[in-house]
Amino acid sequence: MAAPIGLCRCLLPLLLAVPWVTVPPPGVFAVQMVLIPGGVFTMGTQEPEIQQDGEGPARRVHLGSFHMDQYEVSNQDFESFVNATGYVTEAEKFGDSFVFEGMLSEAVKADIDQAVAAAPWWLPVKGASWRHPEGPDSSISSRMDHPVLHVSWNDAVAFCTWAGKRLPTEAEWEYSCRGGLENRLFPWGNKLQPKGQHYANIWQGEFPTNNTAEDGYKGTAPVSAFPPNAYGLYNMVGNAWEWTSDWWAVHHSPQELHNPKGPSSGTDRVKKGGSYMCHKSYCYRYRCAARSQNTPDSSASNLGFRCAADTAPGPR
Ligand SMILES: [Ca+2]
Ligand SMILES: [Ca+2]
Repeated sequence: MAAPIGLCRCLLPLLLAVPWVTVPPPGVFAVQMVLIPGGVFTMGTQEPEIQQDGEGPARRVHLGSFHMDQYEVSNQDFESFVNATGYVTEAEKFGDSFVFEGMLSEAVKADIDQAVAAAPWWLPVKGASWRHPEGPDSSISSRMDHPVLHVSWNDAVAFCTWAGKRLPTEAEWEYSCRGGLENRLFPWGNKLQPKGQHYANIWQGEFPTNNTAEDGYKGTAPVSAFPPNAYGLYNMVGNAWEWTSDWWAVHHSPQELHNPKGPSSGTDRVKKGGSYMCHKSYCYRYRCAARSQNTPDSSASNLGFRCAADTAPGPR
């Protein structure tokens, strides 16, 4: 399901000329990335499941080769960045972030009197941040290999820049998700559970009241859980939503495109892949063509990212 859409911190986005960008640790650039060979693919779909999200039309897109992180950026990865740079995330600066009600303790819930009208299961929690995903009484100590959460688009850009990388474009992300398969729903094909096996961390049961965690995880899973797709990429759909570099728009030209970077301006950024909160009845967005959006300063307990990189990185 989507994190609350349309929430705006009502502050100017941080300048991207970030003073904390320093030289990353040796080897960060190449670690846990795979080379995605350039080619042409069908982006979007002629059979949109969620019309208003702009999943269609299907269009042919050519991409050059690039590198993609195999995994969502983990808490461990993000801690290395913070330790090296002293970076403070936007959620930490603002003092709160959005958390799914089902993950909160009664003590934290009792303190909150504000909710998102259209999605009352999202609550703004004081002190929620990447270090404290469910508020101050929670910790990531047992989840260092899980995706980092509560990172805004601006935070994600800062991390990728520090690592000598960048966010993927939406086209690169979707091409990576598809793993060389044409017009399939999921990174592994069209069946959600081939041979009865779970291939992604989503929601089983009734949303939002009953999460049976049949796939093994009620919240996030380790970034290396579940089988990778044919490109060797893990958790492209499900687990945590992933920011891309594109501005959000729902109308796309059907024309063939080369290395598209999305609209030149906008108010929201595109996120892809859905999360552990997605259920077909409410948020059938754990598909490669699916998409959603948030303002660049938004953060939530189901939204993370991974980085991409050019094949021949230029001078830093
Ligand atoms: Ca699950
Ligand atoms: Ca994901």
